[in-house]
Amino acid sequence: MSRFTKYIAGAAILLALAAALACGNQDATTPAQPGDTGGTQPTAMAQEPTAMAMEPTAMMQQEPTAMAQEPTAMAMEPTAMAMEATAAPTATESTAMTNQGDSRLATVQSRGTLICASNNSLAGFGYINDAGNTIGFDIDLCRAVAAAVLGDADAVEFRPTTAAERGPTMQSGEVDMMSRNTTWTTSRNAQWGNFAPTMFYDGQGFMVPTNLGLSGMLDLEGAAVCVQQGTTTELNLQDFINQNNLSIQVSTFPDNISTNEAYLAGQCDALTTDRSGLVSTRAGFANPDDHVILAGTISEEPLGPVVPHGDEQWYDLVTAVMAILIYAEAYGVTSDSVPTAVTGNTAVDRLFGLEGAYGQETMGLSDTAAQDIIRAVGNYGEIYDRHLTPLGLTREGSRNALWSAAPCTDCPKGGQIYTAPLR
Ligand SMILES: N[C@@H](CCC(=O)N[C@@H](CS)C(=O)NCC(=O)O)C(=O)O
Repeated sequence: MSRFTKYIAGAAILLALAAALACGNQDATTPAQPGDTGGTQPTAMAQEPTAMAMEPTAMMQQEPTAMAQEPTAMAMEPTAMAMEATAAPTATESTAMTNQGDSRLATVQSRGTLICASNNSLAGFGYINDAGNTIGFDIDLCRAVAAAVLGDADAVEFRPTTAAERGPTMQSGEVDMMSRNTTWTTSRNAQWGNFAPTMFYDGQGFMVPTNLGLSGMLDLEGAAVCVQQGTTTELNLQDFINQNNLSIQVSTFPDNISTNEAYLAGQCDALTTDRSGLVSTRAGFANPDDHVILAGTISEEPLGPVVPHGDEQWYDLVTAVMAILIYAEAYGVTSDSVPTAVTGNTAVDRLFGLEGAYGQETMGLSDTAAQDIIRAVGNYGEIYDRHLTPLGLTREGSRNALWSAAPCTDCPKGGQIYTAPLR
């Protein structure tokens, strides 16, 4: 039983509203609270590019319900360990599976589509828009890989995957990759598939109704907290409780919708997930100001794509696509300034297959794959700005800035978006 005040008014209306909500609202345009970033970094920086970034590029130069009620039957007991454990592979006759002896690349190319496990309910990262298209920051990585290997960013079949379905889905081999707010952990890396470089650095936070007046995470003593099963969130919450000797009522739910509904209906005093997920969710609430994301994080959540185990060429290829997105931004090349003739800048020319190479042949990429990718989806910064900036996930000064986004060359502290040099 929570120590928090119970409210009941408006619960029925809120439930109806909540039914329309996913983890994030499809039309999420409400800015986040000032200072919200996915992974915060205390220093404000990044106005001027460093030497690397300046490398010339020749031509381009929820109605606060605040009511803490007893969890309903939908709430389940914490199942953290059980849900995080991986299930045995379940794929049977999936045509999507790599044929024996074939490389993943050959399978994708003969199929003509890339199969990508995705989220369809997290505004900004992966969701279905009003036109019925799957779009988002994570989604654009799938599109970039499709552009690289099929020459068509639209040749992607998305497989919506809940948190708990991720392990079995990856193990089955039924998808070619997964790009879906997924935290890179050692056990997942060993059991699910190989994680390519992190696309978004995050940490777990808590959202509470503003009128509870909480000033910090430790004020959650005695509270009821809603969390989704099959996530690192669930595991971290338990650690947080244990480490701080807190008495917290944990209620777990199978997906975003039920988790958010329970929070909005006042079954919990707090909702916990990755901070970016909280920002996205809050932006979709009818009255975002009625909810506040508490300061601080309780974990590290490096979110990135996963590829099935067992095909190093495919892993190297997806990793290279990430590098292309990131270095295109570092070199200042955008979707409308992709070079098609030698520029004289060796780094840019190598990236775009105009002179030199970075291993394309070994990876099975065409020399000019980067041209197709950047033209189709833009560079990392363009993807970020298209999907995450409108949510209020400020990039500047955050961990998700480019490594080179430092205020001066003598103080090289940019963000953490950094990857293998293309050479
Ligand atoms: N980053 C964490 C949490 C990821 C996660 O799945 N978050 C939830 C809440 S925002 C979600 O996306 N749920 C969608 C679903 O399962 O349908 C993890 O990898 O375990």
